[in-house]
Amino acid sequence: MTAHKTALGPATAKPLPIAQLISIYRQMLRIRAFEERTAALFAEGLVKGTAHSYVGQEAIAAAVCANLRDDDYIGSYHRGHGHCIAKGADLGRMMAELMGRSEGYCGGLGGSMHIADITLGIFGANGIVGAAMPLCSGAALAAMLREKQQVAVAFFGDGASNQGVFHESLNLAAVWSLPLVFVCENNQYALTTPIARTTAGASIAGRAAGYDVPSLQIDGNDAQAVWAAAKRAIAHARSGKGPFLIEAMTYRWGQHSMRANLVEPRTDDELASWKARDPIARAEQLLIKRRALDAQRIDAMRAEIAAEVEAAVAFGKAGTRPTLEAALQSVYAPHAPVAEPPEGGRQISFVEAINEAMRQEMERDPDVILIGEDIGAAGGIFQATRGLVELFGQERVRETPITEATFVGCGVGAALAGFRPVVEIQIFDFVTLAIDMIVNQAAKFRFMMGGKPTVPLVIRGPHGGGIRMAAQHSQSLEAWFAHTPGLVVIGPSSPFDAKGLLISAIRDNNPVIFLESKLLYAGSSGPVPEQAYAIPIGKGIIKRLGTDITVVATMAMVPRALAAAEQLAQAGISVEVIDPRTLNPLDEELILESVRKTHRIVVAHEACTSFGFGAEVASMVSEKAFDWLDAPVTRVGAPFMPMPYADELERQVIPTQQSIAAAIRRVLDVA
Ligand SMILES: Cc1ncc(C[n+]2csc(CCOP(=O)(O)OP(=O)(O)O)c2C)c(N)n1
Ligand SMILES: [Mg+2]
Repeated sequence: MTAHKTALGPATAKPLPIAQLISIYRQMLRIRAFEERTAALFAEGLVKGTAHSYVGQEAIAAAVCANLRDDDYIGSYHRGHGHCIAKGADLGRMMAELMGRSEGYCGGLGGSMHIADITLGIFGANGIVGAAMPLCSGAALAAMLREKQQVAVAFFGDGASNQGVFHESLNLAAVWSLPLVFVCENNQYALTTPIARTTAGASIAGRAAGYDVPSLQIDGNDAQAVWAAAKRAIAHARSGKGPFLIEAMTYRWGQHSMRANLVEPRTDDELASWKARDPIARAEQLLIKRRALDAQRIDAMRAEIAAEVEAAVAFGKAGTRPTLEAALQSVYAPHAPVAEPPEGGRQISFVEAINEAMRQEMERDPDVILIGEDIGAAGGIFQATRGLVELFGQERVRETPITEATFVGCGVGAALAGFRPVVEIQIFDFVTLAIDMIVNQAAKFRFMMGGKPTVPLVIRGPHGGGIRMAAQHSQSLEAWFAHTPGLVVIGPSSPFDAKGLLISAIRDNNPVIFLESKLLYAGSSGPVPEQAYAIPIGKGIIKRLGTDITVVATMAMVPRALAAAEQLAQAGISVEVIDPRTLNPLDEELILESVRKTHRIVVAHEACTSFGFGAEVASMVSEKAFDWLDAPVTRVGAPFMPMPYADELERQVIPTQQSIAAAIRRVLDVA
């Protein structure tokens, strides 16, 4: 049998000091009063959607957070009110949020499942089961790099312990020795499904042994036991010894959510037996027994808390309703204006330009860190990070296990905690594994939290086809991301643009998807200034002036469109080539201005034609410049099929100089 550090059973530590037990008891009362009032407001229709009551589980949030410093981080889940309250959130702003008011924590844009306050270290409740764990790995990474002995605590349910990110995050936290405490609130049900039907193994705590992470299974309804276990786990993490897992056994008293629209699988007897182990009553009895509190003081405390909750409700009711304008303003952080980029420079390759951008930004800003697979000594499989670990060390150039969801989530968490991570996706097709962290987390955080936090994160990597890697290593996915509010999508077409745009992406306060066309990796070099420079986000460029027709081309299609324009010039056809450079936000005016001059437009991209970026440009031009058009907007792209492997087939699928030239001729109606 392999020895491991896991200890199942009650925590052994010094007894909880009485003053601390009183404060935990008071915190539990506040949480319960808040939740009971919320349930009433939900029934009244003042709280909408859904909310998940924490009643029955109060000891966990109250006693864990009693061990935390103000500058520690917590991540929570859908049943998150208790965690926010215990970490110091203001009840009035919480109530205002539940009522969808501008004065709420998220300006009324998030609601119950997204209450957060980064300034209090609260990374928010979360609507996606298990998400707190990768996000908190990023907070813990930030804590570790800052060396201020901060810790992060990820709260999650038993159901979440079956998610891949639970295992990925435990592994990552273990190999990186992150100051991260996992607190599983095992209330024995996930929605309506009892744990026995979903969860293998004798315990969730026992799973930590596989990662050589110490763990404890404790009575989560015993404030003293929770406090002692948390104290031990947090001290362990704070002292640099790495992660710790606590499994706190508990029970929720209410239905899964306040909507109460599910069949209740639990028996009355089972509920009654857990109500008999009420964490508040147990703490109260203990305090009375130790003569720390009496009935009079308890009544006074309860009255005080009731008044605080009523004041919070009044604050919420008096709040204002958010406007659509305010909501729209909350999607993106403003892009900083940039100076005019210099011209000229040495001839370097596309991938060298990307490497130089990262190196110069890492030299300029110590908060820039790199995260990804094989990005260290190997330099990434396309050499984009070559030499950077030698310059900046493994602390800042962080090689990851193959866990896209978790290392992208780690990047999101570190960005929320103030770093500027650049995350490499080894081949962009692998974003599918991380799509929750990109779309539901990175893209939504600023908005869900009322337009306040920034998520300065770059997700970059090789994209598209051209090197015979077949259908799972060759996709052009820009339309997925461009369709997601909150993401910036950039696709450079030259070494000059790659460097300037990546520098802008790293400096930007939004999550940026930075697509590096594999066809451009292979060979293309161009002039790139040695000094750092930025190219504005949302500004396209006219790559070639022309008068007969506009071609909007993206990424690897730009050089092909330019070659087609050159070829057609010999036949007396004058083609204007526009590279939007940023796909979202799109420089609409540059395109419209060109169309008003040429009256014809072709859009060329590597991705499948249907439902793609070209459709967006075509529709935008038809809506905004219809009167100027002399021919239908035409798209050139791949046929609607996955990328084939065979050489000849791949070459037939990706648009070429010839197919772009042919489309231009068709639109101009010249043979
Ligand atoms: C990824 C994901 N899958 C499913 C859901 C729907 N859902 C919300 S809560 C929940 C049960 C979660 O159970 P557990 O983690 O034990 O937390 P509990 O509700 O018991 O506190 C489910 C299935 C979701 N929000 N996210
Ligand atoms: Mg559960």
